Amino acid sequence: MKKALLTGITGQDGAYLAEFLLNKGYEVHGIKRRSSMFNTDRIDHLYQDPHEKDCKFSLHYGDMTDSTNVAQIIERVRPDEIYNLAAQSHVKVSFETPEYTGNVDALGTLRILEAVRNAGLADKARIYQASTSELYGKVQEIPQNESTPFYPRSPYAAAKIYGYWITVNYRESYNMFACNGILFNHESPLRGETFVTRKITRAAARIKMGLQPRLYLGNIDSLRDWGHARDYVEAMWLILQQDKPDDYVIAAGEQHSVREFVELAFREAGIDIEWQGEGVNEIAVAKNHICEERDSDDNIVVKIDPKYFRPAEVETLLGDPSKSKNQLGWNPRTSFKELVKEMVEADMEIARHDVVSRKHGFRTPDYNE
Ligand code: NDP
Ligand code: GDR
Repeated sequence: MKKALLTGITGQDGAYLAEFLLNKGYEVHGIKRRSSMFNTDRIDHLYQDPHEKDCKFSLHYGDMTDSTNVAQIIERVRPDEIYNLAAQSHVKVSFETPEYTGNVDALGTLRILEAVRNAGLADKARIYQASTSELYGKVQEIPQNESTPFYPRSPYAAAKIYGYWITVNYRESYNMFACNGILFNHESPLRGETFVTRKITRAAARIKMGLQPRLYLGNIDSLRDWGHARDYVEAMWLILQQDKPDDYVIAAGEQHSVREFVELAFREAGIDIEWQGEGVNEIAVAKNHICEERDSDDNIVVKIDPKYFRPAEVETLLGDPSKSKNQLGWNPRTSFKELVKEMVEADMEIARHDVVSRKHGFRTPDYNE
């Protein structure tokens, strides 16, 4: 039985990947951070009692900023495969916490590689590094493939570029099976609530259910190549099953704007919108009746708030997944429309529960970030 160690197991990708690997018969180990509350919502359904003899799922307390801790876990678990998913992964937040982002996303990767080497696992453990389309930043060619030059546009991307190159460097220097997956944006109902897709689907559902008046967004003209996280974790695994270590672009190969995502998500929630005005004054108004709780004169459902603009923006991303299709045999299964539909349906379900909770006097959070 193979053993996998996942950093970032409590995140979106960690949850999908852990489930995928358990289904493949792996023993799965994950690193989770200590938090003052339970932070394992996304993986609670995978929990197994460690007191049971055949437990195949274990969590270890840890933090990517603590070299000793990372080294000890790797020494103890001695994994066959390591998926380094842990990161301060929010691009906008990285402008506010650049040093911390560098520590986790750049040096954290180095800590993993060094721990593997020092544990004498350099020729045994295979390592997946979660690289990103943000490396392309101010894009130098369209679409982007494995040889497109990088031009990072945020502290996050600058940190991830170190993670990318140190992974390549350890592969070339120490003959380690260390690979980069250059993944384009991938989303799901498990996506963090402050990334734009989930922020939109959550808001569309809550507006429809009368829980929130409107949604505030930043740059709605940026273009992204969006896929489903469930499909993308399979690619991570495939990358580590190849004969030789290499780097791969994983993308849908299709581009949509944030604006389009908004239109589709609101329609899916039962609200047809129309854009009016321009620039920071642009708004989306509902063309149909939204819900009983709402004043019929109040039909503005989306406004622009410049606080969500980034100091430097990545305007356009479009991946060319030819290499991963040809060499890994990987193909995304979920279309853009199916992705939006699944996310809205999941958020409608949560919103329905919130309505019931409110009726019984419980206050559900109003965060509209
Ligand atoms: P999430 O933000 O959902 O998850 C990040 C994970 O990292 C969480 O488990 C988080 O723990 C953990 N983490 C953060 N800081 C630390 C730390 N200091 N020590 C230990 N763990 C930490 O990200 P995703 O699942 O979406 O992404 C996974 C990886 O892939 C990330 O590295 C991301 O940068 C990268 N990526 C993501 C893409 C996407 O579109 N989703 C595209 C390309 C790359 P906690 O739950 O406690 O916060
Ligand atoms: P991104 O994802 O920066 O591409 O990074 P995000 O969903 O945060 O932004 C996508 C685009 O939407 C625009 N935008 C907004 N974004 C957020 N979060 N909130 C808003 O209100 C808003 N309004 C407009 C952004 O400006 C941007 O252009 C994600 C992360 O998962 C990274 O970790 C990963 O590496 C990349 O995807 C690939």
